[in-house]
Amino acid sequence: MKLPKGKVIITASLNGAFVNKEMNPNVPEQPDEIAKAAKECYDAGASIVHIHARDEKGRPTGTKEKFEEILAAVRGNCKEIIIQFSTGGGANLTIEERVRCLDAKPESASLNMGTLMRQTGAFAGQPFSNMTEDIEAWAAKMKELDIKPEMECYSQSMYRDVHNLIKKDLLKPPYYVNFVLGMVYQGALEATPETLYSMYQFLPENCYFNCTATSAAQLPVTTMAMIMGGAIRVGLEDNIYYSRGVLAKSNAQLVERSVRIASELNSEPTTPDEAREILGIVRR
Ligand code: KMH
Ligand code: ZN
Repeated sequence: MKLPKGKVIITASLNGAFVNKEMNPNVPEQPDEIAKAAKECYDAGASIVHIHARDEKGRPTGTKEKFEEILAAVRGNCKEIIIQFSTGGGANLTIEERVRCLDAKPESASLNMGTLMRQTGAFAGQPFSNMTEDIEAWAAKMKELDIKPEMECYSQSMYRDVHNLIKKDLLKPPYYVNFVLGMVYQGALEATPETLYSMYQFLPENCYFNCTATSAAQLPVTTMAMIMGGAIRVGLEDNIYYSRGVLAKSNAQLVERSVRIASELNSEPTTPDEAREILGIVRR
């Protein structure tokens, strides 16, 4: 399903789990840094911020208290923006730790729709586990707490679990899928115009789509998604560079660029309230 003509919903993926200040000193890690980045992204045109929690040393963490602290900090700085917490968490977290962010009651949360495996680096061979029974349990909890799931699909095979949730009445329409393209996981699609379009072709009914593309593909592939009527996600979680060899100065710098491109394409970012209305997100 396409967004209303001339509108784009922009999510800023502020920090993720794998990038850190050594890679780019502008990655926000602590609640005050996250809150500042969220406000800058809102001012630039983002409607949603996708957030991972970090402990004092910058490692991914999964405590309810930390997520509550982040929620309060972001709300203190920016009343409007939609806060989306990650249940992807980080490779050091257990399944139980990953789901704790829901207890802080964000308006939205990511929901990863299948199990993947990194092939290289520190977490090679360690599954990023998202079993069907866990996906169902998390979706049920999100439905009960009125938290909008943003279903992260890394390939078309993950639509099987989307259909399973729909069949079991564990989702409230309209549905919202994020095409996550270019992750260095076995089982994930590359980020190209062809993979983007093929994800779109098989999208379930009554479902909006968002597009995440990593590294150098972030700008071209999200731009293409915007042209196709999709929402887009840009931010340091997925890409730490502004251009080849040049680190991004901030998340907002990446949002600002997409807003400029949208404007050239006769499109404009939604306000957070417009995004809530379109996606069926309950404001709090
Ligand atoms: N960084 C990725 C693996 C999540 O936070 O739920 C994509 C992601 C997962 O956004
Ligand atoms: Zn994430």
